[in-house]
Order: sequence, then structure tokens, then C-alpha cells
Amino acid sequence: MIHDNYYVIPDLHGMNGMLQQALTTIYDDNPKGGKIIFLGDYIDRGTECRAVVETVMHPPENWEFICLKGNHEEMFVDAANMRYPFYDHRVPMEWPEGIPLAVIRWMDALPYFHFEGNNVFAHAAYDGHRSPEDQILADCVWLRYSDSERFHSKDSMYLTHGHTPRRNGPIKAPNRINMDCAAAMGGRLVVGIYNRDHIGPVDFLEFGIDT
Ligand SMILES: [Mn+2]
Repeated sequence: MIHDNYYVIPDLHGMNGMLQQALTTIYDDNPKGGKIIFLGDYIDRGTECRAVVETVMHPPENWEFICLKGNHEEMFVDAANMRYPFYDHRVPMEWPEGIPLAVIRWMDALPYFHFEGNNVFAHAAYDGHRSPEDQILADCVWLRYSDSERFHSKDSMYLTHGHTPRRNGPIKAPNRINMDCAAAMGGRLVVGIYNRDHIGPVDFLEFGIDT
């Protein structure tokens, strides 16, 4: 049934135009609301990082947004807290009044993974042989799989992640899919449609800079 669907949006990297196109389509198809899982990396590379962050921080009424942490959010929080250089020096300038503490706290508190039945979602990786409490959090936001690498787990989980941009994505491997289709580098955003009763995506929506 349509209301058992939910959506997965991968690495946005400041590409707000494609995000807004995707949300318009999703909202039009689901007037009663629903759920979207964002796979992290909202910032850096693209030119509208602030707009992306403010959009995913504030879901409209009847919509649940689950925003996972990406390595770029982790780097941003570290830079802000520890006065390290920012990965992309342009991004803090999108907040000329200063980066609000609420944004830093929001990024810092983002979860590293999320479950929907046997589907597990993370920005970069998840260790299927470790319990959730024993995950290596740096790996969840940094690790890279090779394109054909199988996802192993002790309880038949299926992993959906981003982090490794592939212009010809999404890249499917056994028990795993990499949804990052290089929005900021290739101008292509592919959104996964998932269903409560299925493992892995059931369909895709595709958006480009000119669509
Ligand atoms: Mn990443």
C-alpha cells in the first residue's frame, strides 16, 4: 500500500535545487505525509548548503525526516568546535551572521545509522557482525566499499548507504546499495522508494539540474 512507502535521499552536498524538486514530487505523491531518510553529507561542494540544512532540519507537518550523519557533518562540527580549518571555507560564509549553535548541535547529534525492519541505513558503512552498540562510528561515516563488495550480516540485513559518488549509480551489490549518484559533481540525484514490507529499494525517482 502506498502509505507504507518511504523515501531515501542520498548525499546532497549543497544541491538545494534538486532537493526541492525531489521534495515537491514526493509531497505531491503523498498528500497525507510520510517518511524520508537522508543519508548525510548535506554540506560542502555545492553552493546552497545552508538552504539544504535548513530544509532537512525542518520537516513540514505530517512528515518525518530521519537525518543521518555524514563525514562532512562530522568534519564541520569538529571545525566549528575545535577551530580547525573548514573542509570548504565557503560554507560558513553562507551564515554571515555566524553559524547558529542550533545548527552545530543538530549536526553533532545526528544518528550514524537507522533501521526499518531488515533494512539498515548509514552514510558510508555498517558492520553487520557487530551489534548497534558496538559499531565503529568512524567507519559508519568514512569507510568505502568496493563496487561489487557483498554486505555480510548475521541476520539477513540489507544495507543502503551513500558516501562514494558514482555517476552511473545507484550501484547494487549483494545485500547492499550505494545510492550516491554524485549530485554535486555530476548533477544527478537518485531517490530510493522503499516499502515497509520489502528489503532494498522497490523503485527510484531521478532528478537532474535541468529537470
Ligand atoms: Mn561522505
